[in-house]
Amino acid sequence: MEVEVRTEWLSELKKTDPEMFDAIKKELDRQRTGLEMIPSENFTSVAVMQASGSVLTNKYSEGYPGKRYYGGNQFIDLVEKAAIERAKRLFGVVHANVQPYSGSPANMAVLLALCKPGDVISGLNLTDGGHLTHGWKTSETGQLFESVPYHVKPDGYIDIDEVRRIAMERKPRVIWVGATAYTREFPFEELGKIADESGAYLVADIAHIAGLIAGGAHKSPSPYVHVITTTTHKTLRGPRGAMIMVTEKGMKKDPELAEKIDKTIFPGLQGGPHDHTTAGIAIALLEASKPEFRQYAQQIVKNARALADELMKNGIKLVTDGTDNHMLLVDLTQFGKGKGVFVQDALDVAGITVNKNTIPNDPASPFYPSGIRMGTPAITTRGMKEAEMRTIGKLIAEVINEVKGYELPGDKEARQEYLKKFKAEVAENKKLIEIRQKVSELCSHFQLYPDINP
Ligand code: DSN
Repeated sequence: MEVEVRTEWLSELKKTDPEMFDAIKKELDRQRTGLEMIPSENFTSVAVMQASGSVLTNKYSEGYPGKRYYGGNQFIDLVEKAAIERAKRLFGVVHANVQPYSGSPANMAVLLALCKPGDVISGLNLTDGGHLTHGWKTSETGQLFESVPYHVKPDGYIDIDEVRRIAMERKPRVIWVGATAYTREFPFEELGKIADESGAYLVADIAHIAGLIAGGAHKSPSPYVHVITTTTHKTLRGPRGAMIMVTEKGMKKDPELAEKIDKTIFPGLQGGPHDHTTAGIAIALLEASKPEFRQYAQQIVKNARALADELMKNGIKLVTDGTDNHMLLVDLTQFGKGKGVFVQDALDVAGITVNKNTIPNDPASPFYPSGIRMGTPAITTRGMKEAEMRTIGKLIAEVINEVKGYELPGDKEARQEYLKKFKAEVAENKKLIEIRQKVSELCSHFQLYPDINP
């Protein structure tokens, strides 16, 4: 990855606000010296960061290219038009809106554009790996609309028969396909047929796998679905933002679909777009169209598979016994229920950042789930390959074995005390500190932003 020296920018920050400078410097050190394995995170290029930190942050530009409310938008129009055209080309769609502030408002905008309050919607259940905004009860999407979720089967794969049953009996206006914790290829084609039979709109939320699709490492949903939403900062490796895209199939179903979505984003839900983010998205889309990105996307999946194999070899169980994408979902129930919190914290001490997660049919609660979610996008950006995955897999298995004996008390007050004691113990745990040193050593061979020297 090519990088530029940015000491000037950082020295200005240091002078103006030493407190912020210090926090940013510490975060940079954390990212450099540890293994970032939250599957929804990544490291953008310096070019993306430069655009995100540029003068474009100074501008207001409500409206769309050529149709702005304020003056002075001739260059912003260039930026937004480029982002739109690049998104259309990369994902094979006929319309793209690049203004959503992030994934959750993008998903809400789609629902508001397609449904009336009270309409039935259906998405993968949250605790089966689905996303909050696909109709979970604590999200507005589950309160404004009648949510009838579908699930995964005991083997962890999406229950397509259940989707069909819900589609034919409950006639959802929107069916979501996409997830936040699902490790297998999405059945876009099968769900496309079901949506056609039942009359539903099929919306693919590809937030996690957008970069894999762009790089040819996952099937594209565009021939099968009507609408696609995505964040831009996960496998796509852009700045934090989102896009809504309409496919040819979507425009055939409703020729006004693109217009309805644009109007729902602005003026329906949002104000001025974040033009500095739009420029960062345009750059990420350009980067994702290059041959090197195809290699990157394939490597993410190869790395995830190598990591999965190593973990399983070391006795760690995975939901669906493997992965087709960038993500692994570790099932810790062989050691008891609600173990995710202990493993997440212990891995943190060891310098490996993951997140606790529910697993399908979790015997514990979403607050104290029985799984761990991890992924390879960020460590692949650093240049790590299968050999490093085998090392990391062994280290993760060692950490899990080190803390598998901790048991979460049933009583809520006792639980807090126990967790406090646990945290103090793992912070001093010799084995974890030793692993931390191995992790730092490994990271030192895969430099991150080497020319940024605060
Ligand atoms: N928070 C994102 C993730 O980690 O998957 C989804 O919103």
